[in-house]
Amino acid sequence: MSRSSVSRYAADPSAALPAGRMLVADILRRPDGRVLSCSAAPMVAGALGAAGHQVVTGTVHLLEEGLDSDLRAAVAHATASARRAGDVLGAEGSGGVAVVVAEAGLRPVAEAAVGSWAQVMGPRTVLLASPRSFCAGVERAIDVVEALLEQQHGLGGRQVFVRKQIVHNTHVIADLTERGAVFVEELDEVPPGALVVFSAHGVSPQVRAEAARRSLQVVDATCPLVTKVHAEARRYAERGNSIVLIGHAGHEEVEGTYGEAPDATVVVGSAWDMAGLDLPDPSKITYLTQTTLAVDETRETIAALKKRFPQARGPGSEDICYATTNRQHALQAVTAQADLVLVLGSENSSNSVRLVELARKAGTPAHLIEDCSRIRPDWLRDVATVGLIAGASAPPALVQDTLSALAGLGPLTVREQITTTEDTYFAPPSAGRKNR
Ligand code: 2E7
Ligand code: F3S
Repeated sequence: MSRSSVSRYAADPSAALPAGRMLVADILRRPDGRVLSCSAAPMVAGALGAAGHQVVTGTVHLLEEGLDSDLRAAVAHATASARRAGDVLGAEGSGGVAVVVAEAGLRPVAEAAVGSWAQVMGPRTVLLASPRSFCAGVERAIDVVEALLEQQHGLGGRQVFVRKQIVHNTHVIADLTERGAVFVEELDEVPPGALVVFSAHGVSPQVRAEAARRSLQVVDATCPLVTKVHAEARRYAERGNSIVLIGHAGHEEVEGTYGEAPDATVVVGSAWDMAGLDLPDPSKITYLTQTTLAVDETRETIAALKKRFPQARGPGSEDICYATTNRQHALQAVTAQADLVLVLGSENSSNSVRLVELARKAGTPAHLIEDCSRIRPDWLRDVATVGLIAGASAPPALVQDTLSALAGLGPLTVREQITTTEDTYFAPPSAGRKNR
């Protein structure tokens, strides 16, 4: 699942590095045959790639005399870097950063890169927040698509279309695309009669009607906790209530819920939006929320709504889901002790973005990262303790990759901080069941 933004260079000591390329060592083979694993390579390569350089990762062979006819510049540089890593770590078989260049012109760039990572080498602790990563709704949605892809033969080789991103994570989408899923933005991109999956974020009744008009076979991967909010929107709108939907306008989940009762619903982003709110009957107001909002902020928004409309009523229990709440509590537990917080997740992932905001609000520098290749050396300067969490749509393998990459910079102590355990499971929709 995890994919670095640079491709792996199957380095053969006799193979020349193409002009303009840089090779970041993920393994250094020393002249005496000993091997130094350079697990920081994805971070080093990611930073160089982001600066516009063509980067690959692979094995660097250090030759006895320190010179390899094909990796001439490289070996000299790699030797120096390896020694430096050894000094810092003092242990065989771990750590080290080496960048190989084919042209002398690129050498200053490589040296600066190695230098900046060498500066942040040293012992570190990671506080690993738990719960993290996939929630039950995401597991279910991905399972639905995987099951359909597995059943494709039984389905007469039919393509599996998915409307919108099944969950908001680029690694998940890339992986399922590679396995044959076809992601579309709207249903008019799907041929009539085809098989289409609705994403975990839910769809409006208008989208369901469009699918019926086009005779599409629908498999609905909407999270059951979102389906519940849709049902509440319908129920209260039928009673003649105005619905105040607290959430982010434009987010797919909000579009879907809004579509249940568009004439009765207003979307409110924050407490600030309350002043301009004009509703027909102050005694008939129901508020609902997006499932992935910040718990504390939403409380403030609800308080502001109740101040303006004291008779406004909400759901029996909050619509913010268990997974969002749990990840926010887990994050808060590590943030207090961390010098830096890293949140694995994609930019369009609401629940992941909320985690970054929450850490920053608590005064701790925090970054949202797609994967470990996005980590930059200056973030780690003077950072002894890193808080690490993954949003509900970020695959667990990305967490392991990040731990491994950080361990490439020095001895890493990993302490898991468990605030609660999760055992929620959602059965798949009937058409999406796997043949287990
Ligand atoms: C569905 C729902 O895919 P995500 O990143 O979505 P968000 O809503 O956070 O952008 O995370 C999983 C998920 C969360 N909520 C899926 Cl309704
Ligand atoms: Fe559902 Fe919450 Fe996950 S709404 S998809 S359980 S983040």
